[in-house]
Amino acid sequence: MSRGAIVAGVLAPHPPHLVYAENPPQNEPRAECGWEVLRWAYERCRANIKALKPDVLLVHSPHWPTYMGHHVLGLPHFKGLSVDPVFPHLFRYHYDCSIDVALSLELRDAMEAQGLKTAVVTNPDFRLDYGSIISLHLINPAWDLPVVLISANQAAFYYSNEIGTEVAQRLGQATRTAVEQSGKRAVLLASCSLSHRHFVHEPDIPEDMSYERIHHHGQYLWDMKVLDMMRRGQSKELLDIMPEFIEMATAEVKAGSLAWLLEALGVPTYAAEVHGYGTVIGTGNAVVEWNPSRTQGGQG
Ligand code: 2X7
Ligand code: FE2
Repeated sequence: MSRGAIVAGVLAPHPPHLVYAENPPQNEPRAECGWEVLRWAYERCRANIKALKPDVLLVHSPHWPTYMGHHVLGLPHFKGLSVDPVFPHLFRYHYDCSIDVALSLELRDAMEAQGLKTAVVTNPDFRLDYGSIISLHLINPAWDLPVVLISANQAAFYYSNEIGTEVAQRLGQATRTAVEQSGKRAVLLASCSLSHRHFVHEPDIPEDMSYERIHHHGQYLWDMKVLDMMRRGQSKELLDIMPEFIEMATAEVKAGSLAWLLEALGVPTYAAEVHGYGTVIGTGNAVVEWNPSRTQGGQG
């Protein structure tokens, strides 16, 4: 079997508002419009990812928190209703999802080789988290690719942001090893927002964009700093300041998704493509693509 590769990575945020505003048949609530800049950003990114013809999508989500290591799914198929507990009026989504069990188990083995704790879910009634479902839907609304879901280990971040980030990087190394051994072309999705303070009141019409803005200017400054580093290929420097970013902007990267992605991509020095930035109920969100095949002088 030929060597597999991570052919691209995406920062793929999961506010339920984005799926709500798209009105796909799987989601029960209906919207008039909303958050177009982010949805158009996803549209552009989606086309690039499709052109790569990946075999599998891997997603790391803050909304599958686990306390003993990182878990993966060990059954080929999950079907159910996912409801966002904070925004049930926006997201009640009927999912039907195929799992790449072989790669999930290869990842389990690679994690164990890294000294990371793991578990494999074999409960057929297990409900997939909304973060994973939303990022997967927005990158591949056809759901015609198998996926690997990876849980976010919270325990390491309870200890400190530094230890949490380091453990997420070890998970990234394990992911790279597993993908290379699988012989598959994989795209990785870090399912998270950037700055993450959000308003606690919502307008009567949730998609009324006259209410949408960043929660706090300091958050915006942090988001711009981080995006600038991505555009300059400064992944190593970004990993170095990740704990401070988490602290200062209450960033959702606290789950480890972005550190996992950057490490799995080999800490890229080539420029990431920022497809768009926008706020959702005050949080900062960007769709960002690392795709060596599109980057001049890139590694692909
Ligand atoms: O989970 C989320 C999020 N990360 C950002 C914004 C709004 C809602 O849910
Ligand atoms: Fe979230």
